[in-house]
Amino acid sequence: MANPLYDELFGAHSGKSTPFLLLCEGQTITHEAFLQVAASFAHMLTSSGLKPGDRLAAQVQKSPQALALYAACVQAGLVFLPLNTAYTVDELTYFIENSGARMVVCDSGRADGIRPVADRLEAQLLTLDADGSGSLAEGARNLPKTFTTVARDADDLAAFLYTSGTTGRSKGAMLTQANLLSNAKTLADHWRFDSDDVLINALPIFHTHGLFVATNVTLVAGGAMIFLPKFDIDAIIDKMPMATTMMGVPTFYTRLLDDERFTGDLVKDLRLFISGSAPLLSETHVQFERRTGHRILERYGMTETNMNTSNPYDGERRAGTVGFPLPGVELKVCDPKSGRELPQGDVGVIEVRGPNVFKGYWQMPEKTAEELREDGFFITGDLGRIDEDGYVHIVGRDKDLIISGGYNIYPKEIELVLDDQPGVLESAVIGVPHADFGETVVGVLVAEPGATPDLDAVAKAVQETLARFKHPRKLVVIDALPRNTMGKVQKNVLRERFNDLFVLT
Ligand code: MCA
Ligand code: AMP
Repeated sequence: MANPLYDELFGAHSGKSTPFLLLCEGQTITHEAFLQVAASFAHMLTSSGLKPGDRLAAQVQKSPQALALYAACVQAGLVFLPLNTAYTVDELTYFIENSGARMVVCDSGRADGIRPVADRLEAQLLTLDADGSGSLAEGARNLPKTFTTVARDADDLAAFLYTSGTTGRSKGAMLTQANLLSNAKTLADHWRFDSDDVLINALPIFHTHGLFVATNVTLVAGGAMIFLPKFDIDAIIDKMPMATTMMGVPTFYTRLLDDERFTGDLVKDLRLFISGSAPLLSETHVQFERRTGHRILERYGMTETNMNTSNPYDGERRAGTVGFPLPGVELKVCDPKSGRELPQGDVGVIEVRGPNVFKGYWQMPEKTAEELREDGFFITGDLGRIDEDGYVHIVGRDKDLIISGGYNIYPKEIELVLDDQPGVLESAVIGVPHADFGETVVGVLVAEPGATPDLDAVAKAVQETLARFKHPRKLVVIDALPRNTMGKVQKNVLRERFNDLFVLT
């Protein structure tokens, strides 16, 4: 029986002793060895009572076993819900509750904190540590190494990825088998991936970029990944000569350029560097070409849509643009108010439609209706224009979003915590330029009349509630927030005022 995503990504490699994961320490995991671990995990999950369509939330360190958990979920027809390892228990609680996850898999070091939540929400708890040990692997050890793949339709859900919103409430983006598979095939074809490719994957695998782009593309092509637990400049430089391609967020490329060991000679055997998740500065593009002779290929996507556009493989990779809509993806630039398509060259909100576009937000029909039109076009909230040659330029955002080192941060979520603190009347959270992360978070506070907020206590409250990457790197107190005549906070005025806080750090 068919399970298109499993069959094409994983099943196609059954029995092959070809290399799949090349680990930091020099060990190689073949496709078959990987599939055997995944199959034993699938047995463990189904024998724990999980049924097709059930959600499994995973907050685990990046490891071959963590990737096998993803494969196991696809094979058993479960909906995989990967979560950022930086999320606090507060944040996790929301995701587990909102998704109705029947099982949580976490690091054993976090199990004590998560168990009460899992118990309350009647989710089972298993552990999986960075070295692959834990109750999941333990339970799976003696289970069969083959598993009868559960049949799924192309339209069945394969994964949930939570994405925050302008209201501060995260929404579970429902991604189908067809969403993930169509995009992986299109990208592998567009970027010419094949079984000889060796991709450096130093990205986290709990987001679209590291999992559904880097990993799925490699799987579709039957290639291998140099699978690094995180971005570690020494490891990347060490492994570079073995690679043919690399994917990363702009911070990866600026960090590489800051290192003298990163030379044209080091990368002479690579064929392709791809960047996305945040804007790549034209300056980085130019410096990279000067240093290595390679033009970085920039592409543009979202959690809800996977990848939408890409610069060409053969044609001109134009700095400061995200290229053309991918084959099968329609893209238009519309008036934010009327939704009408604008003439070529005008700036408006980017809307996209195609097999890559998600099914909607889990149990949020109103939010879905606000962003996903009945005719299938998804309103991205990104502001862009299409130039005379058809290249798409992203010029800003119609949504209040900060992107720091490739991680998306919705200011509202932080403002809700800041507003709650003693002595704080109101707050505005903004993103300001940062040399390493592209943008970083600044919290602007207004004190209650006569009060002086204790900034250390405010910072501590944020630490207890939100993941580290969302923490304001600076808290400042001002007399009043600038507002327009409608009473809306003018964040652009604040951004201008605090623009230089971090540029040189
Ligand atoms: C780590 N920290 C961060 C970030 N990462 N703070 C803000 N923004 C971040 N991105 C914290 C650390 O916890 C640490 O805290 C301090 O900042 C400095 O850490 P450092 O060692 O410099 O960071 P790192 O561990 O080297 O990580 C930086 C990183 C990483 C390599 C850029 O953030 C990363 O891998 N980013 C990629 C994210 C990604 O995959 N995004 C794709 C999303 P302390 O002060 O405690 O030491 S998918 C997507 O966007 C769409 C769909 C798309 O188009 O792809
Ligand atoms: P998310 O879905 O939350 O991971 O982030 C998607 C957002 O990242 C998009 O809506 C864009 O704002 C931004 N993004 C992704 N790729 C690019 C890119 N190449 N250039 C500019 N912004 C990007």
